[in-house]
Amino acid sequence: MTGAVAARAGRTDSRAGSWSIRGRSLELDRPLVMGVLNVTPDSFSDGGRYLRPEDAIARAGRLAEEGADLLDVGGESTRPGAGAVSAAEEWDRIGPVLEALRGLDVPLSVDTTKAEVARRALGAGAAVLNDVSGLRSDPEIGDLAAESGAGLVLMHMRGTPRTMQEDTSYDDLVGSVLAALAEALERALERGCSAEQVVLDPGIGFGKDASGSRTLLARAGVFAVRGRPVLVGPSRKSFIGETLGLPVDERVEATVAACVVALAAGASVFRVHDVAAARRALDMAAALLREA
Ligand code: HH2
Repeated sequence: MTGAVAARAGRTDSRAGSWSIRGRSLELDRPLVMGVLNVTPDSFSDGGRYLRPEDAIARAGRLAEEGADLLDVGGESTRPGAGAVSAAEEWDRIGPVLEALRGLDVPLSVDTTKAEVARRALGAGAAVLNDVSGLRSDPEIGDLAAESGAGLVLMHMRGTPRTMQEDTSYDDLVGSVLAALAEALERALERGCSAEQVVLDPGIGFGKDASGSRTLLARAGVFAVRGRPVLVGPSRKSFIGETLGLPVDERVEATVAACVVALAAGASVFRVHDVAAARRALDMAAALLREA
């Protein structure tokens, strides 16, 4: 693709290069699919399904077979209005699953905002720390990433899951998210992380209304501060329900559409529950985009 075509498509070179995750380097010349594994009773779409370690482990194997490049294991729901869970409880949920998945060939990410959980997850072999607070909740997560060399996902969220949907209006949504992600990246660098460890995420549905979430996906490449890759997590979220009037168990096609549009706009990593569908669609879309 020529620079002019890339510029017309609103794309940056954020999809070039690689992501450094604890001694491994993930090349970004193809879309990376991050499969979601929530070990929670209350996640908005898969809560309660993988609470028994054996069910979580079976699910992880299935997502790996379907072509996940990474698995994101979470022990605390961040759905709108969700309350906080203690570090001990979060670890009780995900610890046995992480230990059991140690041998899996797919790198593990842990979705947490707590340094204590992140530290134990690193001890159990996790390669990526996914912090939806962008190092605002517990900046020590930045130290842990720096020491371990783990990948670090920094997401934008205004407020906390409990409060974030109370006010979703912005004077300049894209500008605010971009500025906050640039600050989050600075926090990580100040803590000693290298830029190569960091991936940035505009936080689909986190303090945004449906229109805002659509905007962030359609302009995903804009958030590639300093050329860092962009991750998006549109999977099954309520902006799809609001756009198409579909219930949570009928949002696979729309999730895939959101991923493909974000890919065309410059995103590199896609956090989804329905890995097989996203894998095929993204690989096909990437092959098409290479001809543009
Ligand atoms: N979305 C959710 C959780 N973690 N992490 C990143 N980086 N980006 C996201 O968009 C993102 C995320 C929410 O989705 P889910 O895990 O399915 O639900 P819940 O928070 O209810 O467990």
